[in-house]
Amino acid sequence: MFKKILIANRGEIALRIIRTCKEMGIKTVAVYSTADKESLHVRFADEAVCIGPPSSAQSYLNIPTLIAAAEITNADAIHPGYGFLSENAEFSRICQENNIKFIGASPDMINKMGDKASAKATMKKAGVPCIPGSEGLLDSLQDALKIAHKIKYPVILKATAGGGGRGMRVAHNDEELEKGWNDARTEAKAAFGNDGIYLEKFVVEPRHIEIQICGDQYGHVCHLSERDCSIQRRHQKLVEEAPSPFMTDKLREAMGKAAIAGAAAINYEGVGTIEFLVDANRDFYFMEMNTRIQVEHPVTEEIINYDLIKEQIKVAAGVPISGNSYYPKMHAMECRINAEDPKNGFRPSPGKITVLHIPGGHGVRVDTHVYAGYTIPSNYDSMIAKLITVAQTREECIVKMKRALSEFVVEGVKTTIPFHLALMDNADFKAGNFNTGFLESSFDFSTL
Ligand code: MV4
Repeated sequence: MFKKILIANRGEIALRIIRTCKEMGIKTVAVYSTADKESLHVRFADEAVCIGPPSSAQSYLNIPTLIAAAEITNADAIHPGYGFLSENAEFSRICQENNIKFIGASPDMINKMGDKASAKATMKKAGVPCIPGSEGLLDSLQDALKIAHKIKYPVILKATAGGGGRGMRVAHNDEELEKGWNDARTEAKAAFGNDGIYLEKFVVEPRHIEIQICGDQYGHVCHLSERDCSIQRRHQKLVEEAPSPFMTDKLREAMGKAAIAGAAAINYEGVGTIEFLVDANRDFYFMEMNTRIQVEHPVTEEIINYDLIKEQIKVAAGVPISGNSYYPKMHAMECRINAEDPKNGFRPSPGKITVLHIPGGHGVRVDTHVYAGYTIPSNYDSMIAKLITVAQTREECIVKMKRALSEFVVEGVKTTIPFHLALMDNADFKAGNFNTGFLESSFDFSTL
């Protein structure tokens, strides 16, 4: 087992990783930018190294500095958390070259899954259901038109380097496809320096349901059931839950089997997530694979009573996994508490938290790095806490969430708490009647 892990991240996830390391008897090294000097991850780690000024590029994304910090502290592994360098193939490779175990995917795996068209081809070959469309990248507008006529409109153009919705265009006819082709390429080139585009049939009002998987170094892969992440706004997830209210035993078995087949085909090692679009007929299609621990991992932990970070560290150290699949025993839900103003287009609201009360009690978990008097820097993402509730049923889980949200007091900055309170009272949400278009098309933000 590792003796000392450097956590190349900040905020709640840095703290989350430190907590598991402590329980495993592993020493921890925190790294921090000057903006995070007063952060809890710095205080809770055994050692801490300042890695630069506030800007992410000069601190949490600075590879040479992170490697130097690991060397001077004698860390034998680096945990990248989510975001930042967690899916950076170069960082994974440089860790490897410096004999530091990167607790994440190999450079090869990150490259394979980071390019969406290549990820799709790989999954298709492994027998995972994929959305009909182009075989790999399009080479011209004519190519796109020909395929669109064959599979019928509506279609969607996607940037192969994309993710998060950038470089994506929907087309309902030839004219829109021509415009979309030009716009998607320009946007992809500017955003990723890569204008490779592929085409798919557009799935109307899909749900976003993802399967958590875990693979060891000996070719064993298990799945840990699903999370429903359909409650999103502008490709930012706001609420995640497990199990999905749309799930059936039959669908879970099929999706779990597909996810395991996909991960096993690439000899996947570590924790990962296979994202699927699920249509109204419960047909499901591979969308993307994430090769990192995700923000929403706690809902899975809570429904099967399993420490995903511990498992991630264990498989990275070469411990074999046991078991094949896990059946949800509970219902869990996570609300992302962001320092944003939901009444004003979710505009970021950094600043000092003057008053803070964190909810607790039975079935309530709060993963956070903030405290009263903490100043939220404007340099990083605005998530300040994850409020997770767990109960026997979805109904009880929502009741508990409302209770916990009503106890949550954050003064000094605006937060997404009023949005979550309104959502928990929304009839369609309560009925499990939602898809990825729900917030943008059916939810009334004006009543917040
Ligand atoms: C789609 C789709 C419909 N049909 N692909 C959005 C981000 C990227 N990961 C893929 N996305 C989508 N791909 C086809 N063929 C709809 C979306 C989509 C979406 C997916 C998941 C969660 C939220 C979303 C919001 C808008 C569009």
